[in-house]
Amino acid sequence: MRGVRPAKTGRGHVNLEALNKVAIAMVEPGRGILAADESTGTIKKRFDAISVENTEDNRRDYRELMFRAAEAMKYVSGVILFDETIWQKAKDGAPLVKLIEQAGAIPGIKVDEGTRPLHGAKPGELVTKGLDGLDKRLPKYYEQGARFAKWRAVIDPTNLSYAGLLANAHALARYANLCQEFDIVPIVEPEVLMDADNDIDTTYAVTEWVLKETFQQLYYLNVALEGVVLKPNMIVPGKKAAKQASVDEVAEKTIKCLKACVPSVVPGIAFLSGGQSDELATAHLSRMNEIGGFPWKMTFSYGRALQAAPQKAWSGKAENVAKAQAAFLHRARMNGLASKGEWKPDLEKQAA
Ligand code: 5MM
Repeated sequence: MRGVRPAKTGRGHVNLEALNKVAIAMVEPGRGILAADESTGTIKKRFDAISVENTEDNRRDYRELMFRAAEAMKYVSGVILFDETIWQKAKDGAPLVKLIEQAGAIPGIKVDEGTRPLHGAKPGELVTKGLDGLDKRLPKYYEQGARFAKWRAVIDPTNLSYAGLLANAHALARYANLCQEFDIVPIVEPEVLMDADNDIDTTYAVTEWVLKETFQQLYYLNVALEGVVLKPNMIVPGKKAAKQASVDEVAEKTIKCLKACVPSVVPGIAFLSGGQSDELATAHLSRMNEIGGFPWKMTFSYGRALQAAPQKAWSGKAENVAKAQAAFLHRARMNGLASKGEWKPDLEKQAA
């Protein structure tokens, strides 16, 4: 029976005060999280789009330009890194993690190891890998400076079973439980994909189910919600849906769904962008914060919606670094405003 928190293994305690402090800092109004944790395969897709070769040096140069963009980094509370990056050094020998810290942001680490098909569930359903050996990796990441981690579960709203949903929610809870054992704040990311042709109400229903199951599993595994940041999708129709939704509808349905599922003790919600256009991802976040009336801080944890513009501006050329940093500053500033409900479309026209 649940009730009394059982003694923990490992370090034998949960430093809730420290976890809570980090979680609150990650979602501080005016700032948000830069998801720069593309695995080698994902960054290849991004680099292919700008005709840049996917080499270790190019990955380093690209990420270094963001972490050295001091003005843009003022709007960044934390950076999610891929394993390669957390050990990498800048061209001048400075560890990239130090550049992030010097910019006033918190380093974080993606600890999931991608997905694999879940045998016995619906064909095509995926489950996230990476629990094996995680207890050995987490203390090393902490030593290297990581104060938070990320694990992404992937749910296709047009192809899911309870078995798949449960396996993913349980893995998220196992991961979160381990992170807290090692004084690392878990970002819990159950992503309901936005790529199909489903309508907005299907996204709502599936997201509600996924979130309810995820919080149930977190509860069973005694995860302290004060030391967690949730990274959900917004409630949008699939990209191929015949009927798209207005900014107001997305904002209202997202708030309603989260209010129905997320305990108020969670310090903050940092959304993924999921392939929305840069401006829409900003507009949706801003509108939600403008409406308000929820107990958590709401900010961004965007990958594509923060990086598409700087990637294009950079295009792999050293002479474009300043241009790329300006594009990054613009998007970071727009999203920083959105995290306070203060973004307006007119501001997009102003150069960074
Ligand atoms: C930056 O991309 C992250 C890592 O993806 P892979 O494991 O597929 O390489 C991804 O988890 C990302 O953090 C989230 O999907 C949010 O990014 P978007 O682009 O949806 O805002």
